[in-house]
Amino acid sequence: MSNTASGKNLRINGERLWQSLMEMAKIGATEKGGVCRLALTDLDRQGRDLFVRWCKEAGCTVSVDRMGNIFARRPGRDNSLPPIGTGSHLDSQPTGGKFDGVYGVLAGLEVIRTLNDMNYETAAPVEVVVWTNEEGSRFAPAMVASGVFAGVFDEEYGLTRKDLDGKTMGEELQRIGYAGDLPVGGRKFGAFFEAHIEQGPILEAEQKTIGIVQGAQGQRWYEITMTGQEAHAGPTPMRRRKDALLGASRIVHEVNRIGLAHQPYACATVGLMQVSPNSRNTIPGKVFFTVDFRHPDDATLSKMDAELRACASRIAEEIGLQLQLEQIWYSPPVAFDKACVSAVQSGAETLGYENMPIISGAGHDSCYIARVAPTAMVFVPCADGISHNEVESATPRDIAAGCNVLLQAMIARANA
Ligand code: HGY
Ligand code: MN
Ligand code: MN
Ligand code: MN
Repeated sequence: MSNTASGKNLRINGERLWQSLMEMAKIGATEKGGVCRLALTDLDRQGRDLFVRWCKEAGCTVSVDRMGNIFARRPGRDNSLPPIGTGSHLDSQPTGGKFDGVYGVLAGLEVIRTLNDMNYETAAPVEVVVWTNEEGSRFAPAMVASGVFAGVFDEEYGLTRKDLDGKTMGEELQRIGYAGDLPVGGRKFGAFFEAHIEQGPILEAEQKTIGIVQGAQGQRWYEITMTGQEAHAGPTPMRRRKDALLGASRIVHEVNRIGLAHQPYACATVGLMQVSPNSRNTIPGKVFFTVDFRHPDDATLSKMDAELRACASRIAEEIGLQLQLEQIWYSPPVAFDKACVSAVQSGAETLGYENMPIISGAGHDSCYIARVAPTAMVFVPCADGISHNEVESATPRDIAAGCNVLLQAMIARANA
């Protein structure tokens, strides 16, 4: 196959990419126009099956590793070269949108479809990857399968992550038929690129089409259990109560205060809370809740950690509650590979797209893949910067633009 078109003139088919996104969005579609495709549910399986079918139709060979990561491979001229990889995730939040993760997966497929259309042969092979359980919503922590691939977690840890019903990832991978036989990791990528919506308001506010992602902020995730004493809401005097929900709500307030104290970048969220016995006329005896801290500077993230621990113990003591506070995940700030970042930058410049450097507020599989391969990301705007919400949306123009930049960056590295 001789390359008739020069890589620089290749353009993706925006209409086909948009249609694929809308087709995939039908799987787990919610009333308000979003998706709910939690990791390793039957809906996740359906999305995976559709993606695998499309990849096989595009002539790819598909393999699956023991964490359920899917690799769709298009051969190059020299298949002994490490592949140029791209991809993201298909699992979503409970009230997720049509683009988070899926865009990166289907933009990768569109790159392959375009190379096929143009009969274009890259020197190195190209691979599109679906990483399992990026969201960390059903199984914590986030990015666990790309983390196992990158050697951050061992396979045993990954496969034994449990959801709130006690089901493990290993069991669910078996159940949906994606417990692959490929060992996890140990495979080289020549470079890895991920296209993603920004999930924040900056690109839209600055009227830029492309975000040249320099890196991502660090994260610390905690699980906190406060234990007091169930008692009757009527006869129990206020001063004799060991009200676990009072303790938890004071910590929620403190989490917000810590976030505000480290502006302009800190983010601090309590997203999940379970109250027991959750009865309107019984004083809560036990509350389980989560904390999500983020900051681009590691030292500040450690300060936020210390402040959380100090206030939680003080509050528990004041109310007479037992406190269990466990940090379940720490993902340090990441800087992406300079050569890959500049490949994204020159892609955007060549194509004449308005662009700007940006740090990712969200975590992504690329944050872990960056440990084992030269990695960078391409961001496009999303409406009002809203994501992890069913109203999440992007324009066909920006979606196509990001995929064109992805194509240029990948070709540059595939032929390097
Ligand atoms: O939490 C995150 O940043 C990602 O969406 N998993
Ligand atoms: Mn995502
Ligand atoms: Mn997400
Ligand atoms: Mn993410």
